[in-house]
Amino acid sequence: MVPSLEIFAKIISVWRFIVTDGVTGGNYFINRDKEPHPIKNKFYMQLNSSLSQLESLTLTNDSHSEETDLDIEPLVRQPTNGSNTESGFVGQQRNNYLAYQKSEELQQTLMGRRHERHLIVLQDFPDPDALSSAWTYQLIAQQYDIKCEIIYGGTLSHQENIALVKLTGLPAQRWTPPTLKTKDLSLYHGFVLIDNQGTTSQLLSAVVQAKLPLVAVIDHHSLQGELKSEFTDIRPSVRATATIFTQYLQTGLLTLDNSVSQHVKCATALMHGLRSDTNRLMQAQEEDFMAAAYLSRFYDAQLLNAVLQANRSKRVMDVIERSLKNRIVQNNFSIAGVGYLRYDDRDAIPQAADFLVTEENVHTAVVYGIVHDEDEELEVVIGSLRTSKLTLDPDEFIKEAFGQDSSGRFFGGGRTSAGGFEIPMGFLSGGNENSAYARMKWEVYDSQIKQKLLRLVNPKDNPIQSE
Ligand SMILES: [Mn+2]
Repeated sequence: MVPSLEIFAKIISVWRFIVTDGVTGGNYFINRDKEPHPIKNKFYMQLNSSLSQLESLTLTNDSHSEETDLDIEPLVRQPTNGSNTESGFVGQQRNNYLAYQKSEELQQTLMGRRHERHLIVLQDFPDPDALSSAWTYQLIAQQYDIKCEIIYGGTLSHQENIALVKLTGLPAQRWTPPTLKTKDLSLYHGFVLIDNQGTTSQLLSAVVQAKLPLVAVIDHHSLQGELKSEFTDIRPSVRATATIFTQYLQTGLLTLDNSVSQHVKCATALMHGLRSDTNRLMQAQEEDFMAAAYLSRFYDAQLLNAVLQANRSKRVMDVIERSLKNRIVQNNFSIAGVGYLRYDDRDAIPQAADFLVTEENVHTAVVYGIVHDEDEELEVVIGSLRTSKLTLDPDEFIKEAFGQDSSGRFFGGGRTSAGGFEIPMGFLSGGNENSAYARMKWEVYDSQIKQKLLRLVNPKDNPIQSE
């Protein structure tokens, strides 16, 4: 490297630090009310263009020192989504800026971990947003000769998720506890969390025990606690992790090519993820629409349609029926316990909640049941919340309602308009051959959950309230 360039890089990095801090107040652009200062904007736009030349130089230098086999393109500095007309660019600017910054950081992280093997750990019941984002990460990382395996501990339950994985060939693997025992985790150099922060994955304890370092966390759920990660991009203001990943694509972390079938399928998966986390784009914001617009160049509409056409199983329909029968509506909250259900039908719970929230005068629905895993003789209470009330924060609501376990871990959390909880039944698991016992157990859990929810729904009805 030319010495003068090195000095220049130092000056730029100090300069960038000052500018970044000034513009964002250390909080990036999560605070949507604050517009970045126009003069400073102009400032970092100029900065960006000089940086782009600089960094493509440093990248090239770095890569030919030991790498000649990796074909990594420098990041682009202008939006590639057709929005780079004057007004489109200004509107998107703060998001673009953050996306560029995060893409650069991620690229640095991946550069430093070339030729490694990583695990991408998803939530136990991964949704399209998680699956598509993980796949995108895998394709991005591949350019750095990093082999990623996408794993989840639970099951693919929703009919659309099963269809998505089958129809696109999405490379996700189910690692049940017996599978985990056959795996040598020392073969991996690190792990990545996508669309979750480890709180919804039973695989987390295994990777932590194996002392694998956390390489990256990319998520849009509210911050679930302190995480030590090499790269962190947690943006609770973004509606879908797929939007964050599409922004990475737009900045050039991976150049999609319409003639590569895997790229088309991955773009289709991202479009599905983005749509499903934004209630078919109805809750999408500008950046989600921009991401969808970009994906529209690559995705296969027919394939997406095939995924969406997947039908519900009879058992899922039965759970929805039970939720309708059992629901109680109070203060615009619809609450329904659905009793016992099989592990593979677990996704019937959020689907029932999706349906209950469509009732007139209902703004929030909570559906829960006892999910039974035959293989493991394990039972867990699983619940889903859906809300159309803008002022209700599902994350706060669930944490407030159910609190934490003895180790301080919350039983659930959420994101915009949706939340979930899982309460392990431990010692009380099983024994359901005795139907009277099974019924009694359900009644206890049902009453306890209702009590906890109704305390928040009707604050004055709470007999134990201290005020
Ligand atoms: Mn998501």
